[in-house]
Amino acid sequence: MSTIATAAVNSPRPMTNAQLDQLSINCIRTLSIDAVQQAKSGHPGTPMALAPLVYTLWNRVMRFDPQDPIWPNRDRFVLSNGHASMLLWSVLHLTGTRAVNAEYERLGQPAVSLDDIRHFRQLGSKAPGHPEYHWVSGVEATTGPLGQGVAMSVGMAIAEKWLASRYNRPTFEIFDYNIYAICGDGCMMEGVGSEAASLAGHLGLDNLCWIYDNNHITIEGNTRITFTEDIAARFQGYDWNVLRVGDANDIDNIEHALETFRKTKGRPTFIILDSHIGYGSPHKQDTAAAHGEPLGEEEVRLAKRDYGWPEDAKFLVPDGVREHFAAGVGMRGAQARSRWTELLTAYRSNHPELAAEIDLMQRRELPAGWESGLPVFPTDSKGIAGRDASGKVLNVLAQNIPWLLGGSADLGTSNKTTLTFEGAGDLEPGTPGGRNLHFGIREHAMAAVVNGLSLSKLRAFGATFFIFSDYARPAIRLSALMELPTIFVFTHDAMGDGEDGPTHQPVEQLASFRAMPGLVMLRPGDANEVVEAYRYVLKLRHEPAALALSRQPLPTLDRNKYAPASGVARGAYVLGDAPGGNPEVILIGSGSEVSLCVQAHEQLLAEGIRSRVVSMPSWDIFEHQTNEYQDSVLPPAVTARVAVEQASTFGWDRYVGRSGRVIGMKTFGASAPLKELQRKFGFEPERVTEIAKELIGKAKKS
Ligand SMILES: Cc1ncc(C[n+]2csc(CCOP(=O)(O)OP(=O)(O)O)c2C)c(N)n1
Ligand SMILES: [Mg+2]
Repeated sequence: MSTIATAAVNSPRPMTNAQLDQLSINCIRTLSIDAVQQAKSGHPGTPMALAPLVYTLWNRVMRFDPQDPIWPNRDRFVLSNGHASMLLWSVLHLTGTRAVNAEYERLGQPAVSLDDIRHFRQLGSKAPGHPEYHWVSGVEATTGPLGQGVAMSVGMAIAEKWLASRYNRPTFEIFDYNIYAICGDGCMMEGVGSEAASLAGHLGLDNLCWIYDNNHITIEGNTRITFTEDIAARFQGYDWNVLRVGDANDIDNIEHALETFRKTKGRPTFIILDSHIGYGSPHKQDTAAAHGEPLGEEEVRLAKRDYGWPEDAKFLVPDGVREHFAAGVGMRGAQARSRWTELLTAYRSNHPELAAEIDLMQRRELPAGWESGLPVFPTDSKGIAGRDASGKVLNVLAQNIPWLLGGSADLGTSNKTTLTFEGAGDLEPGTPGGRNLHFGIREHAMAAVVNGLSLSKLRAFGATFFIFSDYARPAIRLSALMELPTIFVFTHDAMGDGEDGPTHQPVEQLASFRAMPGLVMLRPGDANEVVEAYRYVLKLRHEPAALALSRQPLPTLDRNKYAPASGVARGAYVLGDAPGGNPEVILIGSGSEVSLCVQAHEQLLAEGIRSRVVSMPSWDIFEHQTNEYQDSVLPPAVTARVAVEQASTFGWDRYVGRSGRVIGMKTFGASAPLKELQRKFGFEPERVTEIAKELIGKAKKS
């Protein structure tokens, strides 16, 4: 093999296809080695081992047009072992994949230039440490936290099935793409990978292929110290089609396995690929040392010698390699895309309404009339639970927006997220076009699947109790990092599930989501705020949102007396004020504590105290308002401020200041009826008025 490659690099003679294959594979390897060496950090071993796989997949199998990396019917490639990112940078570079921007416009420049690769892992380079969606074109998903990529690939596969079910028509196969994910031991050990695999097997996603890099190595050494299960049996148990390729350098066998995948119906495919991490490095192959550090100058030379590569060449792309990719994936992708574009043109005249939906969806836009029929809830002192209002709103929105879909992690009846209108249907193996997903008790995979659906341009939501957001957090964080407009519906937002006790009562979740960059956290205060929260969230195109909704009924405020709920769109707004303004105390609440603050406010007004009540459903939105607006809601001169929230007090000092007070949680909750908990933890109007008066007194003295 080495001699062929040597001949190929040095030979002026026309090369055979086999020589070009090997040259291309070794080019991926050496670019990876050089980039890691130059950066003095990174992961060379897995790219060295998996170059033949990635080469085969891209150049022989995948339908991907480097000229248009967002063509909707392209095959998807997810590098779940994201530390091997040099595989992706190499192949995006060698295929000449073009860049696109956040508005989905195609730019002239390459997605990843050779210069980017030279600056691997450096600030501004399009070859960062791990694959980053939205930063590098051609990256289908941000990966690096192990297990996330494979879990998202399940969402992508569900999305493809859904799209095919809704949009394909006789003679119009608009969507028929496949999803390939590469993963290592880490992805197989992480729970989220198992959750997702179980769901994929249940759904029989035969458009999904995972290729497992079975190298027996993780950071601490050989997997015999931690990971000795029978993984083939495990995936057979999940009802996947399990294949094995015993030699990661055998590209014909790899191609054959991928062909078997494409012929397999009714089940996802799992290919176990036996490989040697650090392949070709005489001292590091098959050792953990090849995983996450540069090989070292001398070892780089030795590995290049083994590949028959010029030992002194750095970042070498020999003549013929780019052309070989152009003749493979380039040609195949261009032809497939042009056939598809023609098909879509014909589809446009035969099915104009469906085509228009595809166009809107691809740009993350909403159909005309998407807001029509949204409820207006009448004043009602008994009111309605946040979750019930949410259920009504979701059902209206889902009827207006055909590609809005989602579900719950087995709590649909409690979360009230079930879509009940005629034709909504369940997404199950035989009915891939259903709008109700059943994630099972798999919160982590649910959030990752929601990401995968969103990466496929569907508008997706996932739901569970707010407390169990902790089980989904790593995937929600990726939503924010990827700038995806996903929606997380969290009910049972505070102590409303009283008797369930502290295991079910969120305390620190609000503060922690407020700390997550990019995520819009909302906790609406009554049913009309729920409507406005959704109205705001649906318009987001590049940010995820999380809704914290009450389990118990909340009074529906009289909007003739109090300010309209449209104030939600500004994050916080003055709900009620002292006559003529000029308040001496400000009460701030969110969610169930808004009506509590309103009660306290009324009492204070009755006592002649100039009180203002502010509803603050979203810090994140409020932070984006002008200083003038923020000061108009919270005038700096008014230092007597009380914030009330059934959650950790952490962070509220930014709004109440040093002279203010927060009525919140400093401990976990307890198991008791809600009323008793409200008394125990001080969420009662009398306590609010008492503290308000105390603060006014202090403010007057100072
Ligand atoms: C959730 C998570 N935990 C830990 C890490 C740190 N980490 C990066 S790679 C790695 C070892 C991965 O082993 P494997 O998947 O077998 O990859 P290989 O070394 O074989 O390429 C670990 C623990 C991570 N990236 N994500
Ligand atoms: Mg491994």
